[in-house]
Amino acid sequence: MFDKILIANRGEIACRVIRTARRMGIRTVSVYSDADAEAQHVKLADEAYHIGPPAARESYLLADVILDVALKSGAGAVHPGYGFLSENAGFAEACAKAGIVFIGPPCEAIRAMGSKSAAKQIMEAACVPLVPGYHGQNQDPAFLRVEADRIGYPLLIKASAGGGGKGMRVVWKGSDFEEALSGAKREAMAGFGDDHVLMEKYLTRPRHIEIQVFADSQGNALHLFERDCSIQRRHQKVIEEAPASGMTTELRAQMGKAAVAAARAINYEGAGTVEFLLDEDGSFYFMEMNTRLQVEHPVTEMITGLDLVEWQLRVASGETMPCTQEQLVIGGHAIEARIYAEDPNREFLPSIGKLRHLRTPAENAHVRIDSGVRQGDEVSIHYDPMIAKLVVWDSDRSAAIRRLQQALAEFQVVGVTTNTVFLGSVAAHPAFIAGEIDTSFIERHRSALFPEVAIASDRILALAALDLMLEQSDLALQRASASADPYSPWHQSNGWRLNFDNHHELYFIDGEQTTTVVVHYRPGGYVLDLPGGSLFVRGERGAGGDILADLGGMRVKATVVRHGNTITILDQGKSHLLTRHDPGAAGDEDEAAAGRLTAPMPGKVVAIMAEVGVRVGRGTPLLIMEAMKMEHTINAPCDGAVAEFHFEVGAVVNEGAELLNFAAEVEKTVV
Ligand code: MV4
Repeated sequence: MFDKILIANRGEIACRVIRTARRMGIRTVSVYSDADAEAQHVKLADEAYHIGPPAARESYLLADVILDVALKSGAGAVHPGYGFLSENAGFAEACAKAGIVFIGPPCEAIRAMGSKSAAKQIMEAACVPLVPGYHGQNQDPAFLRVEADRIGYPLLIKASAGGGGKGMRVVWKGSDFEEALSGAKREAMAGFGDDHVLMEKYLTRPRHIEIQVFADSQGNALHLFERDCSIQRRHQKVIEEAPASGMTTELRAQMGKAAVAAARAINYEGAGTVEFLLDEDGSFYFMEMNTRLQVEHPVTEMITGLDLVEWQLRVASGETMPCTQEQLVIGGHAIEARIYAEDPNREFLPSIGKLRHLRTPAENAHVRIDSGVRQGDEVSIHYDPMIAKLVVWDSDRSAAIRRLQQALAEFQVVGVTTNTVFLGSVAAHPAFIAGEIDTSFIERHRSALFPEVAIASDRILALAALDLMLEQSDLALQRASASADPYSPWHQSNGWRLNFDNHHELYFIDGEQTTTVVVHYRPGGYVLDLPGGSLFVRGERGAGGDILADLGGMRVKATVVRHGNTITILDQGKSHLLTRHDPGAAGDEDEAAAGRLTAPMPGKVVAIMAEVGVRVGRGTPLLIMEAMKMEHTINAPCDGAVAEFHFEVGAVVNEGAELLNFAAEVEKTVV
């Protein structure tokens, strides 16, 4: 077994690998970029080495630099995690040549699965079922049309070099074929530099069922059952579970056998995943094989009670796998939800910023949280904005779903927008609970999963107002205790005044509207005039922003997180952000009217679309920013001209940075 391993990754997977290595008495080496200098995976490792600037291509993808660190640190092996170099055959080969063990499959196996059509040919030879179609070398359009008519419609054209859904075209009838083929080839060439395509029968409501496989260097190979990963958005997995709902013992055995055959076909070693499409009629077809440990591996660990990273380390060091197929059994049901700093109501735009408040559900036999961040860490534009993987387990699927709903409701994040409410909507959806799942689940239930953003309820307003009043009361008591005259009536914090109802007006900006809450001081509490009527409230502030409130006799526990004028109320699994409007403060100019246009998120300026001083109409694109592969165009707020751009193309800007000055065209008064 290795004395020391280097983890060539970051974030939650790096922390997760370190946790297992430490448990096994293996020392760990982390690598980090400038952006990760204070990251958890650096703090958890025994040693950590700086490898470059934030951009992955200048740090975590620098194979030679990472290999050099492995040699310099005396690491005997490198764990690549997932993403980055985990399926880079060249890196695996370079490790082997340098005498460093790559904790993963042989480089030949990685190469074999690198091309979709090559992978399909290997699987066909191994009698692994493929979707009926054509994946040969003949790309003559006339020949392909004949093949397409043979396969039948609807038909799917896929770029052989593609992946993750890129370069796919559905053809519903023969007369559309030629145009779809040329379009798919154009996209494939543009996207992957290779216009080779394959064609398949299009499955209209498939499920994504993947089988975890494992093989050692002594020729043993087995599977560790299936995971259902059908709930995806733009080919990004959102929720994964094991075992798959409705899976029969017979079908599981068939798919497991096919997956092991796939692994053996490429002399596999280590952890791998064979992905299948499962059709409504129970037919299943090889989709692709991932030659790495998957993000969602914890659900398999939770139902088998195994540590797959420990298996990886043992197998990579030459040991035989710790179990045989017959010894593996499924226990209970596990579900994983990927918690991201992204805004589901803005097309899942990444939400970048500081995790000012992060409180996770208690971990126990039913709840596991794999995370690479803590409260106070930054979610940056440089990497995948994952906050954590929330994994729950219970004796059956219904109980596991209840655990998931509860854990999501307890998952508190302030400082970035997250997808926890969206995930909760999926977990609570009747179709999900009934196991009616396929790859178009999110599209099919879009209206239920993306509800309109609601305005603050009376309950939310009452909690915000109460928190402000309790804070005032605490401050008054502090002032009194610090005063030479602590019993002065001016130190009273109960708003007591002679002969009239002393009250206070609070103004809350809630989205596009401002709501006023009038607070009347009363013995022991306050009467609040809320949109829905008046309510007597009282309460106390607890630790970590908790507030224990009595709202008209109803006891409520919530969390209130304050930051400047913003007040975030975390209550009943939802978070509502209000901004306290202080009339005395400087007016909030409309930034566009003032000619200032600021960056809506941190990112990089990728294009300047207008010329300084040249008149443009309202809505004309002025500048394009990019963050996490999403583009955001800054348009002219009105007729006028750019007076000055403050950044050049290539500049990295923070959220709120003033990008340009825009001179609005003065309205001509017609007399
Ligand atoms: C398909 C398919 C339907 N029929 N192939 C999407 C990306 C790549 N993993 C393969 N994908 C698909 N291939 C045939 N013949 C539907 C999908 C698909 C999908 C597959 C798995 C998980 C999510 C998906 C989302 C959209 C489409």
